[in-house]
Amino acid sequence: MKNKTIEKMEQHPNHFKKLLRKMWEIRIFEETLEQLYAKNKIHGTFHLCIGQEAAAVGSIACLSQEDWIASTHRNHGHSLAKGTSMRAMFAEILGKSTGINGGKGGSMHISDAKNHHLGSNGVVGGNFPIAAGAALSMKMQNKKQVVFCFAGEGATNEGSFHEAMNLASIWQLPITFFIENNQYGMSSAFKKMTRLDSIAQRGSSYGVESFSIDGNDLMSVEQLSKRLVQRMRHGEGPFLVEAKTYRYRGHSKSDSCLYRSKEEEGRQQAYDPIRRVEANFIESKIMNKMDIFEEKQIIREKIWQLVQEVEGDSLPSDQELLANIYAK
Ligand SMILES: Cc1ncc(C[n+]2csc(CCOP(=O)(O)OP(=O)(O)O)c2C)c(N)n1
Repeated sequence: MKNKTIEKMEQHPNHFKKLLRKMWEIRIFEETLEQLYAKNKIHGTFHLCIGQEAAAVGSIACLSQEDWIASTHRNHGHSLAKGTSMRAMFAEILGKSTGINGGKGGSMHISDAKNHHLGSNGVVGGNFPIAAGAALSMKMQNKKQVVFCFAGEGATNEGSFHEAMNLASIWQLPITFFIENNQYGMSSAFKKMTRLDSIAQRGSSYGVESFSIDGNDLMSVEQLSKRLVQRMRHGEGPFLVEAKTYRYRGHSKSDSCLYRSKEEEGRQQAYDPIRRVEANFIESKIMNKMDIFEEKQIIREKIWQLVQEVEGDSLPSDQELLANIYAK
């Protein structure tokens, strides 16, 4: 008997191809950043979401362009999934004037008002009140738009998380706090930083309906997110989601992961969110191994072309560097 995931993919092959393509784009975008960094072309650090792509793609696929997201220092997946231009992101990270923020913010400050992306945030937990404020604004204006606030499990130890959850709960705001539990906050293992088994348990203190799911399973992420978006559009909310996942790379570029074993990292490869969808595609004959290889190759080539183009862009002028620093 076929499993439900395969059946669903066979019914909607183009939809799932679109989602898989987005996951490939995110991964290849980040692998390209690693290569550029190794060539000393990127100044400053960045935080990769390699291994966490299903959480970003499965959830944001359920939002409209008008819905809002708020992201973190680990924002590339969320930003690309929400529709931020890859070119403008490369340019930003390479410090070019054509960057999404004129090349002055870098990886940790990608924001994109046009695509209703409230911004990434280098302050852990800094996005919870911003996102709750956006949800309050939607509610006060009787708008149907909803907010997804992304954060890591470490951020739920910050006071801002608890304050935002409480306010969102008493005001019944259309917001989902989407927590990607990638098992580590820098070098601190989740299990050492809380005595709870799941971040979802935190919702009960605030009367917030909460869920814990396999964040590396694209289908589970999408199905739950779709339900929550529908419910929020009908006046329900807030919600808390723990999406269990794993970050394959170090916390940032300066981290060589000495706090965890190679065996653990190896075991986690079996749950790679991208390889799981590829395996489903092969089983359901939506794509074969060669199709997958070729499609990824095409994306890789396009991305390198883009990088070459961006490398030719100019750096911000002295005047541009000083623009938009102070409010007028
Ligand atoms: C308020 C604040 N405290 C500490 C830091 C340093 N810091 C940056 S990322 C990070 C860990 C965050 O862990 P988590 O929220 O689980 O997100 P992840 O990095 O796993 O995606 C810390 C402590 C910071 N940027 N801001």
